Amino acid sequence: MKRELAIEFSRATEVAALAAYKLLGRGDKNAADQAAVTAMRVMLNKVDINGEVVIGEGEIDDAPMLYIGESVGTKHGVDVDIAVDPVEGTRMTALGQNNAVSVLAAAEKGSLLQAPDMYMEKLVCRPEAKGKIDLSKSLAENLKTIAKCANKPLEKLTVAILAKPRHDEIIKKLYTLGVKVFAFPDGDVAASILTCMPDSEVDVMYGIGGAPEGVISAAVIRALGGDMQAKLLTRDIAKGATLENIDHGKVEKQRCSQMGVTPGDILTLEQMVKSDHIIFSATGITNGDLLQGITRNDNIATTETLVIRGKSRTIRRIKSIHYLDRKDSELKDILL
Ligand code: VTB
Repeated sequence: MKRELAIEFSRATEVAALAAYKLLGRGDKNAADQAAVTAMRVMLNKVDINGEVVIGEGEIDDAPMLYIGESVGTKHGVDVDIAVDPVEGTRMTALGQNNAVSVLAAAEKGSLLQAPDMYMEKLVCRPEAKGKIDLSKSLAENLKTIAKCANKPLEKLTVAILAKPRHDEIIKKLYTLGVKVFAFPDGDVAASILTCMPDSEVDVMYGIGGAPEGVISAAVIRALGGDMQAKLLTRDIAKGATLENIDHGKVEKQRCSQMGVTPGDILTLEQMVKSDHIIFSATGITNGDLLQGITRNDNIATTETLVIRGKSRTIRRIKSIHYLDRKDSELKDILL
């Protein structure tokens, strides 16, 4: 993938973030998501790639755009897998909360794991512990190993975890172990990335979140030289064995077998992302630890975007000023 594509992909997350921002704090997460999906699609279709969405908004039946299997780009260019989450944090956007981002990962064709939209247990760590984590061992053992690799005592290790009821017991255990816990309400992609940012104090991200978000995280973690292991979890395992969740779990198991993956099996980073040829872009929608959010004054808006190229491991931050009334006509309605 040519490095020039990095700027093209950054434009796609920028417009998606701007479209979502227009609907910030309106209590309507679907509307914010839809606007971002439309904007991202317009932009992606201008890029000289032969792209296929492998992680997207869902199947064609329930997602009219950026659905799994949709081709994007002008078709004049390299074949690439595209993983998108136009609004990572639809709830945060609807409620006007921090840490919402728009993300996209592009990778060499065939290199991204195709996983159904289900839950995933994820353990993500900083580069110093690469090759040393093992989800078949306990969390405590893994944390001790990561602390050792990072050359710090357990008391100085910072673990980010989604603040969800399913993690209450784990959070208690983490306190007992003596590590520092950052429990964040939503958005485990940004939290995963923080483990590998040189200026962040987060060492580890652990917990159960979405599988599509997990594969996007894996792409950027591979690009940044960190490590990750994961397990797909059926809903009854992730959220409790109610009759409804058990039924849901059965359907998920079928989907998994169609896609050639098995819930509960350990997935290594290299199995989830098979190549270093990755370009990742994330634009902040609202302020967060990873990125500044959008500011907007009438028709002038600013964005901050993180662009990472796996091959060279270059991390760029792009600050842009957008004159929204000068954007292409198909975007104006969505953005203004
Ligand atoms: C997960 C996580 C995401 O939503 O999908 C979570 O990976 C959903 O969790 O980053 P619940 O089903 O328990 O609400 C996010 O936090 C935001 O999209």
